Amino acid sequence: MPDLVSDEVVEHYRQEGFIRIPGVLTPQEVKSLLEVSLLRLDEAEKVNWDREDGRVMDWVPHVDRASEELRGLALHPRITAIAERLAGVPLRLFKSELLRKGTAGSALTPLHADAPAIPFSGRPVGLTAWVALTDVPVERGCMSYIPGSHLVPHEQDEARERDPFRCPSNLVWEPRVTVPVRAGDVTFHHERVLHLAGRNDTDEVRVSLATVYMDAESVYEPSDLVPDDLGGLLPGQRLDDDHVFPLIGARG
Ligand SMILES: O=C(O)CCC(=O)C(=O)O
Repeated sequence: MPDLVSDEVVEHYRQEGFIRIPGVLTPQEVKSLLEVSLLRLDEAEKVNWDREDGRVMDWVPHVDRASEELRGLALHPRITAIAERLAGVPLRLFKSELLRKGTAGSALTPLHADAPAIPFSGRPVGLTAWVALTDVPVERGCMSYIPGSHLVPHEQDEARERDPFRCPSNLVWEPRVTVPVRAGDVTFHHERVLHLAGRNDTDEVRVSLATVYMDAESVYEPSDLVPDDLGGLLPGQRLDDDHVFPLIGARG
């Protein structure tokens, strides 16, 4: 497969911790995957994330295990090739979630980093491919990032001990970059970069697939924040189940 991203793009991602790659999916791919996704969101069991001010979003967990089409998207050759190029090491798929941010009245996705929810130790290269299946202008709840926040220590304090997803106090006042996306664009963000998403103030839902990939050599490190034992993995065990945690490069 030809190189899909330039050295400059890779360097930008490594410095900033996020990047938007426009037009990764064709309009035909977007159309058919959105149809499949809307059906799944109607029919599948979902997790709701509610806060005092409204619903942040709901999602279908591990959707790649139940839908052939969405597994195909989580392992899409263009997306996985870009993910491995950005990470610079072989990767495995950890999980893929079909996200929906509802229409007007939804709540914002608070500022956080993903690393506490990734119960594996390995090289710190884990990343998420966030595939927009609808246009996501600022008003529909696109993501914002704190550039470079994956490269600085995240200050630990009592508040973060209670809530590991809380933004570290040394980063709260750092500037944020807001990244609207078109359907078919993919944003990639590093597991340690701080990010948030706005409310959806429009009358159309925001639909996206968020797939997390991690270092292929990672080993399981149980975390209270991930109650699932991930199919009986033992602490320190390598993720060598190629069906549950497939090597993504193998398809490229
Ligand atoms: O879609 C959102 O609002 C947030 C997604 C997110 O935090 C993630 O994919 O890591």
